[in-house]
Amino acid sequence: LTRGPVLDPMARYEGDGVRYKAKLIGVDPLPDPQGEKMLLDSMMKLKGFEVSARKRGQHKMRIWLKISSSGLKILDERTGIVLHDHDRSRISSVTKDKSDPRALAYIYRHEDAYILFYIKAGHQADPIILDIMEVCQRVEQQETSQQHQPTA
Ligand code: I3P
Repeated sequence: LTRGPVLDPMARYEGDGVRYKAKLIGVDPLPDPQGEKMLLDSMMKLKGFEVSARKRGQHKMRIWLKISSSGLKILDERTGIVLHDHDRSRISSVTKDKSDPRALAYIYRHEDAYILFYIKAGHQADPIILDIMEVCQRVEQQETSQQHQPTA
């Protein structure tokens, strides 16, 4: 009996990483990244915009969400153009939408600002949330281990 190669759980995030079909519900700058209420208020506001846009016959933008070891990319599904390129070290949180199993939100830090990205997955949001957490936690682990390395 031979043992196969050790499976690296991060291997799937190498290169282009994994991609999911999704829609962009909206983007909202946050005054403060802390506080669940602010996050929920922002999500509720964007949901409200979505409902009123739909009443006017407008659709959410269709996107690809790419998750790789460098971070997240949001691409226009139709043109393939990269609309947002988010380094994983700047993603400060990812949140499940309790009212919609297909939706998720994450916060991206840009200089001193925090921006909420609210996304609706084609299917369940859970696997996407796990992927984002995995990619971002690995950064934290690396940073922590670097911090804890003894200085010679
Ligand atoms: C669509 C329906 C879809 C929704 C889509 C709506 O309305 O609510 O579920 O996609 O949003 O247009 P209808 O049934 O009247 O055609 P999601 O479930 O992905 O939100 P969209 O137009 O913004 O894509």
